[in-house]
Amino acid sequence: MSNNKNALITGVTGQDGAYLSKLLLEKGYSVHGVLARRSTDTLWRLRELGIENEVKLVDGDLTDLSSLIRAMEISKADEVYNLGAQSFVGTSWQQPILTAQVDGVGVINVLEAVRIVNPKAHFYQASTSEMFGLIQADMQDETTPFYPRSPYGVAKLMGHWATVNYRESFGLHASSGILFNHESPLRGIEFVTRKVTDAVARIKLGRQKELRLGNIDSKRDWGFAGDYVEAMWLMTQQPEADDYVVATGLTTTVRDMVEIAFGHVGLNTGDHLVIDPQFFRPAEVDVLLGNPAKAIARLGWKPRTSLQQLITMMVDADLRRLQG
Ligand code: NAP
Ligand code: F7E
Repeated sequence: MSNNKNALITGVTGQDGAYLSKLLLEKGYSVHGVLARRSTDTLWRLRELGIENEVKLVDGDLTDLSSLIRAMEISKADEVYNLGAQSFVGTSWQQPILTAQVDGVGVINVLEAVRIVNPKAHFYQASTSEMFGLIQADMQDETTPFYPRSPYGVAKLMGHWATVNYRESFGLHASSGILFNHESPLRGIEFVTRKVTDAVARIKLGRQKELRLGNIDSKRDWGFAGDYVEAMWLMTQQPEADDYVVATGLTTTVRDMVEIAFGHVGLNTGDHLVIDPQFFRPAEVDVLLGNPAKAIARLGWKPRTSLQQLITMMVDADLRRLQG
């Protein structure tokens, strides 16, 4: 049933865009999504969630302010979720300027569109634990200083501070969610969890022999994307906009995550894993561990999915996909 609220989502075809669309549709929102021009079909995630025909698509791009103004006018958005980004850290060294334009300047474009068309709209910015980079505290929270380690982290920091600045300068209800890594069966294949679960499924089915990875000693605080989009929505519902860390409070090495995936299908990691220097990064974020206490206390949010549940869910989904 309709709740008479309109939402606009950039990055609607991405992992989080798909889960957030589903959540908002279930809550009765009319959902518009900004669709960037591509020569290939990017709607597979919305299709997998069965909402391809329910999300209304508006052509646009984060680097094109006029298209974002049009999207604001067409959607009559009360809530704007800026999830669009060049989100792969590895690529950000190959395309640093594009990453800065989309993930940094692009945020200012969306904030300007909100300010010009409907400054009362509530705004959510998809910020990231990559801003902590070379960590300045063992457990990172909203007070931890930032030290980004990639062009992606640098660009996202611009977007984060632009969000804070528009809140303080123009009184926009603009919140920044500092989300730690979150994964799902809809994760892009280039990210390490999905690369692993897809490979493990292929190896189990005899279609692949090796899994080639880079630095397996790095540690991440991994949660489930389906849980994390709830935190985004909760932030936009608060009387005051603010910044929140969203994380599980647990950290695990890539190596142990890989063990979970192989273990789930009864295979031995050592028989298949190959370390390949091409997947090492020019500068690494060695460890991330978030403290979600503020989100738990103020938003009433909590992570509901363990890493074991998450990785086994992803392996099972990849097995199903490969078996048709
Ligand atoms: P994703 O799957 O890579 O999705 C990115 C989305 O951005 C896609 O819909 C993509 O469209 C769109 N996009 C890229 N360039 C664009 C442009 N120039 N104009 C308009 N749209 C553009 O990312 P995700 O995992 O869902 O993450 C969502 C957001 O959260 C991103 O901003 C990401 O940086 C941030 N974040 C993610 C994580 C995480 O662990 N997943 C953690 C912290 C923050 P196409 O499909 O057409 O390419
Ligand atoms: O790498 C290591 C890699 O690419 C995780 C994005 O959603 O989360 C994500 O960024 C770790 C790194 O995610 C491979 O070096 C080893 O230490 O899955 P990832 P990420 O870089 O943490 C943050 C929060 C975001 O905001 C980003 O948008 O795994 N690793 N071997 C590898 N990583 C990849 N991708 N491929 C490998 O072969």
